[in-house]
Amino acid sequence: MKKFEGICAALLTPYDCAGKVNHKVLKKQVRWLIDQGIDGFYVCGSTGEAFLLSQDERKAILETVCEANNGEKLVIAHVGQISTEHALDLGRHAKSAGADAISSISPFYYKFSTEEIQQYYFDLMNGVEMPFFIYNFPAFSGFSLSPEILDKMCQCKYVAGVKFTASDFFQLERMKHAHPELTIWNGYDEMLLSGLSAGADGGIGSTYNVLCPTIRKVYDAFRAGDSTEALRHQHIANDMITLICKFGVFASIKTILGFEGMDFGPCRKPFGAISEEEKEMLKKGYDAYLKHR
Ligand code: MN9
Repeated sequence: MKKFEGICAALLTPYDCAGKVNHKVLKKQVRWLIDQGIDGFYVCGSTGEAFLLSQDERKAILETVCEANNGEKLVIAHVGQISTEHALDLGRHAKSAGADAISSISPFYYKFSTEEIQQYYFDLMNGVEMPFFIYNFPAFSGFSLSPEILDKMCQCKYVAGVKFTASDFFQLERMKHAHPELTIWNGYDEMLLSGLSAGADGGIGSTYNVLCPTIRKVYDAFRAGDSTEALRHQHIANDMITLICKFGVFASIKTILGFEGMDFGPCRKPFGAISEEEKEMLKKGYDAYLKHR
């Protein structure tokens, strides 16, 4: 059984010039990341433009990732939807497609009550019956998973952990301390070392798509007990992440992957496109990063 820990890339969705999902580029990206030392993949999450994709597109993307991965690394399928029924449909598909775990953001937009959100999670976990990671991302979802709510959720045996995309490391520490058997994934890449220091078991991130070798060093140095070395590499990563955040995270990462010979196309509208000037700045920054890393 694979261990739920390490560095996982939150995969982006590549499109061809007609705007259709480009499965060839997706496969190439998966193999490229495996060669770079990635531990796993988070599929169709925020970074993968989950809510700009159809149900069928999400299923097809997961199938392609599982096929390219060939059972080698972790595959976590994000199956979150506003509707329990749609999430269940994606969850059952993920299980049959061979994912190692599923994960979901809390249902959003309608400001569901905490009870409704908990019920959504219980229905999903008990309906699919496989390891589950609660995706906690209060800045986007409007719902913040507290240590107390996590305690309640842990009544369900399928809770395998939390994808913690927040910067309240006190909360993270409390969750891990109360549930040492759970896997806590740090969600903000620029704060990976902070999350690891508070007890996280690994990280899931968008920028790991282009910064894997550096992030690997942050993680490995921390695990080896060398925080100074880990911080040195976090600084190198953060110089790049600062630039990536300037022009739109996903479009910037796609642009950089273009420099590596993988044409991801733009993000789906209403996401905006990267200008030529921004592209040049990303190229300069990425070249400097490659020399430096
Ligand atoms: O998957 C990502 N979250 C979002 C996690 O994109 C919403 C992060 O990797 C961030 O993109 C990254 C930059 O802020 O930390």
